[in-house]
Amino acid sequence: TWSAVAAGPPDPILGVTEAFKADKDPRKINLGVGAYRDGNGKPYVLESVKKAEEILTASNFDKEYLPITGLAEFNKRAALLAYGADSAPLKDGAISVTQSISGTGALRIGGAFLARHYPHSKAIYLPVPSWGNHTPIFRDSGLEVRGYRYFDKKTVGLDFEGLKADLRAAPEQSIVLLHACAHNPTGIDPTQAQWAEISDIVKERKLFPFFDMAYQGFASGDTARDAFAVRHFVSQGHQIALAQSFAKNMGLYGERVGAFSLVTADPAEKARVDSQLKIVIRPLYSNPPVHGALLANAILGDKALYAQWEGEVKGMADRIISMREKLYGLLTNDLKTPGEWGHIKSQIGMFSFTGLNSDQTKVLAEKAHVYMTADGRISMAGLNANNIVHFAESVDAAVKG
Ligand code: PLP
Ligand code: TYF
Repeated sequence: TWSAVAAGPPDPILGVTEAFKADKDPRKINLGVGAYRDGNGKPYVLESVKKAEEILTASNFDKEYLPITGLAEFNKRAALLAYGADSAPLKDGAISVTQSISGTGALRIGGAFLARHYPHSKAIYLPVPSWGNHTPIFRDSGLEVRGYRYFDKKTVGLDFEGLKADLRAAPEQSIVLLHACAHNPTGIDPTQAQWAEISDIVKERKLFPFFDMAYQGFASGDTARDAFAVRHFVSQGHQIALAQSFAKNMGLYGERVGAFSLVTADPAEKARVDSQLKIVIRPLYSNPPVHGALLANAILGDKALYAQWEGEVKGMADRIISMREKLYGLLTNDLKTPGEWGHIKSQIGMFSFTGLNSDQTKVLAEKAHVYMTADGRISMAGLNANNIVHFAESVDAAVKG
């Protein structure tokens, strides 16, 4: 029956983990997948999450189904975290929110809803490059994927002129996907002044802004600061779509906790959108998983736990920032590695786009047991005091050839 099914390619990010696992050398380092590791290279369960688990266990919770759109209290608190207490549409009850299967599920619900109900366009513009899963998510949702310039190879920075030109040239009312903070894979974000300009262009061209916020708190260590772009757009009257993930900022990766929201005109419109979101979700998976949402809800809803969580997010962000400084120092001062490495320090969030090419990444895997994606992206969280010198020396050797 399946003789005509051709073998597909491995996932470019998750495939790196497979290669890493197969390597038996004790010096091996996995900088592929974007998952936080502590100072000893171990996965990290936040103390606030452990406490939330204890509270849940003591409360004798059951395993009943959630409603189609998930845990209502969690949805409210997730929206508050993203939009902020001052958000006008939030206060007006005009934001439709549904729990989702992490950020991926939120993007997919959004893609499916837009494909069915956005009357003006099927075109969605993604930054080039973007998270590798964006293209298949939106294509499989029934949208037509296009790109806008984002990364400038020459400066290893933002191609802001190219970005503006491409958004201005996009047909009116196209959808545009924006990474709210900590752009994956480049680690390069627009400044606040640049966000204000992007907001103006989106308004001029009547584009529909769809924000992907998978790293709130992870970029700067401050959840409000990282929500700047989302909140600025909403303050300017944009009716945005938003995908949120709690995988990184709460370390709830495998629990699959997220939310999708749409800003609508008023509570009556919101109620109609709510009803159609349910119709999109019901045949996909009926209702979302309960456990992780209960954990996130417990943290977001308790003052002391919330404060502890904010401290832990900042701790993760700060450890990554310290690894950036250490790596920059090793390459620039200690090893005098050829090239300019300032971007290692200025890039933001989980990733650094090193500028290493696919030949160099191949050499690093084969000769130094150092694994990263072929585009030269490294997950900064995979570095620690025990492996950063081996990493820097290996990069140095690869660059010097
Ligand atoms: N969007 C971006 C830009 C990401 O980097 C990720 C995860 O790496 C996601 C969305 C979704 O991840 P998850 O489905 O685990 O929340
Ligand atoms: O490292 C990245 O960019 C992501 C990580 O189900 C990831 O691809 C891995 C698995 C998953 C979602 C995101």
